[in-house]
Amino acid sequence: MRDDTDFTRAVAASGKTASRLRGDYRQVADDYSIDQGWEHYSTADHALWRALYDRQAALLADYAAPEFTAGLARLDARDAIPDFRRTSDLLDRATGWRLLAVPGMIPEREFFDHLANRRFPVTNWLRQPAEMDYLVEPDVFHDFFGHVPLLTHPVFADYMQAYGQQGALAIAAGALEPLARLYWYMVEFGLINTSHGLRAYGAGMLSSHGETRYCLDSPQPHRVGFNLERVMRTRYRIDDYQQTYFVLDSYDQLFDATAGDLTALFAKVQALPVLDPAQTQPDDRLFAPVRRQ
Ligand code: HBI
Ligand code: FE
Repeated sequence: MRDDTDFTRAVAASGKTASRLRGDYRQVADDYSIDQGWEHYSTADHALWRALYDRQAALLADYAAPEFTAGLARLDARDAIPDFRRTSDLLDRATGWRLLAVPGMIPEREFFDHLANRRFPVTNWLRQPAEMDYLVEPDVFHDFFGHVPLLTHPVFADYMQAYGQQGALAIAAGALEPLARLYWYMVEFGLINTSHGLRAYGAGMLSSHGETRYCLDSPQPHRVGFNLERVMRTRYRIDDYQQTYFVLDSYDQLFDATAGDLTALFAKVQALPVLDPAQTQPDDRLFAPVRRQ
């Protein structure tokens, strides 16, 4: 029997109280996995999935990193909420990753352990139609449409496993916050510089109709060249568009920067003041918004 502190940590990770988490955690296995229950999705669920999918797919040509768009095309996931077992077989052949159905946010320890073993946790429930534009907890559309396409990309797939391995070290070093910021800014809300200019690759923006456009078009947020220490020191918010986005030159840059032992960097970052995402810093490399005619 797992001790409950892990569960309360899971709900803390989601920023919500235990009583209001949407998923059904009663049937979870010790690793927090559940059966996806694909046969229980209604025709209305599949119709909402297609509406969400088509709305985002229409933006990809102008806003998404090409590796994301290519990865999504390989998943053949437009017509219905995907069966994770079928997608897992496809992903396994591509990069050795498999999907695991979960009821929602799970404790960091289990989450990192899944990533370290190339298992990506995907929430099994879909939002309601009224939540088409905003929902608080990640649902299957955010987790699948946002995160799974780049798991077909070899370098990003390697990065995600390495991130999971760093997780166990971070927990041991009491450095969860810096690592959570790295995930937030570089997995959920990352931009990448391409020959066509800045493009979005983060799951949090590419699964959001509003933020996909905002992150590239709006003059409001700062767009700062990736720097690992800078990212690990910068606070983020979970209930509004980001005030700062970080820009990669390549996925290799992210993988190389986070390979190896980060213990010393964790200690250095935690001894320094947290940075406000509303402000830029003197040695930031800044990018202008992508003006669209
Ligand atoms: N659980 N299912 C799920 N999905 C996440 O993205 C997730 C999580 N638990 C913790 C978590 N993310 C963050 O704290 C990461 O930074 C570890
Ligand atoms: Fe996510």
